[in-house]
Amino acid sequence: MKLQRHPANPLLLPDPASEWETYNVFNPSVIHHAGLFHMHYRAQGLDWVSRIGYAVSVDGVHWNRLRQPVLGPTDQIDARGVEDPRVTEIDGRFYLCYTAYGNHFEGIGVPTHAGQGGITPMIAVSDNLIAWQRLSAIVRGEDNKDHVLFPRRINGRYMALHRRPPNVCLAESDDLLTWPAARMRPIFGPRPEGKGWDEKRVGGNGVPIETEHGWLVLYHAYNNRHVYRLGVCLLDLEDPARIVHRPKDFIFEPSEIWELKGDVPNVVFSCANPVVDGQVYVYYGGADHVIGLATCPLSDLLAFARQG
Ligand code: BMA
Repeated sequence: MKLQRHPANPLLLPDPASEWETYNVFNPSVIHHAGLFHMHYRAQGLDWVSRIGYAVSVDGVHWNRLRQPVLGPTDQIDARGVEDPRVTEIDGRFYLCYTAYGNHFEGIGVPTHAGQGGITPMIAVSDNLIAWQRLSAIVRGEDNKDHVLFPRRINGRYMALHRRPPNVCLAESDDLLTWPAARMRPIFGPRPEGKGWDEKRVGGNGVPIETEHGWLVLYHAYNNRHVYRLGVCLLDLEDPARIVHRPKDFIFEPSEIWELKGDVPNVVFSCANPVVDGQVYVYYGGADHVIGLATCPLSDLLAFARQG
C-alpha cells in the first residue's frame, strides 16, 4: 500500500517577494471545517526564524494565503521560531500544537547548547483559526515535540501524542492546561530489528483518525541514513497507549526531486491527514522546502494497517 501523489504537486512554494516566507514553506497542518480546507504551515524567511502562516482552499489543492503570519516568536521560549503546527478541532474550538524553539528552557535557564535544543511542545487555542492564544505546554525542559491532540475526550480525558525520544508517548489531561507526568506513557518506538526504515526515530503526524477498529495513526520515521518516511499504526480506541497493529512496511518515501533535494534532503514530513469524502489527504513538507499532497482511500489504509 502506497500513497498517491497529487498531480498538481508541489502545491505551495516559498514566496521570494515575502520577508517571512522567502525560503521555505513546509510541514503544514490542514483541517476540513465548514466546507473549506484550512492550512497552517511553517515558513522561514530572511531571518531564518520559523513562523506559522495560514491559507484556505475550496478543493484542498488551490490555496489562498494570508499575507501575514498568524503566529510568530514573542518570547525567550520561542525566540528562534514556532514550528510544525498540528491543529485539532475539539467541541467547536481549535487547538494548535506547535514546537517552540527558544534560547533557553523556560523557567530553567539552561542555554540551548548545553541542553537538548530548547524546544517546548506548546498548545494554543483559537475560535477563528487566525487569532491564537497560548494555552499550555505538555512538558517543559526536555527534548519533546511531534505532539498532537486527539479530536475528542477518551474516558473523560483529553489526550495527546507526543515524542519523548525515542518513543511516541501518550499524555492525558483533565483540562488541557496541566499534563501530569504520572500520566505519560510510551506507546511505540523505533524498530532496529525491522526493515530499516523506522530504526532511528519515530514521531506522530496529524490528528489520529477514529475508526471502528481503533485510532489510525500516521507517523514519520527516519533511519540511519537520515531518510524520512511515513508509516501507519492502529491504537486501541479506549486505551490509545495500547498498540493493536503496526505494519512492517512504510506507506510513503521521498522520490520526487523536491523531496530529495531542498533545505534538508530526503524528507517527507507530515503534520496533517484529514479525511474528506472517504479520502485521506496526507499533506507534507518536501525536503523542508515546499508543500505536497498525497492521498489514499481511508478503507485501503485501514485494511493495510489491520494486516500489520
Ligand atoms: C524534524 C523537525 C521537522 C523537520 C524534520 C526534517 O526534527 O524539525 O520540522 O521537517 O526534522 O528536517
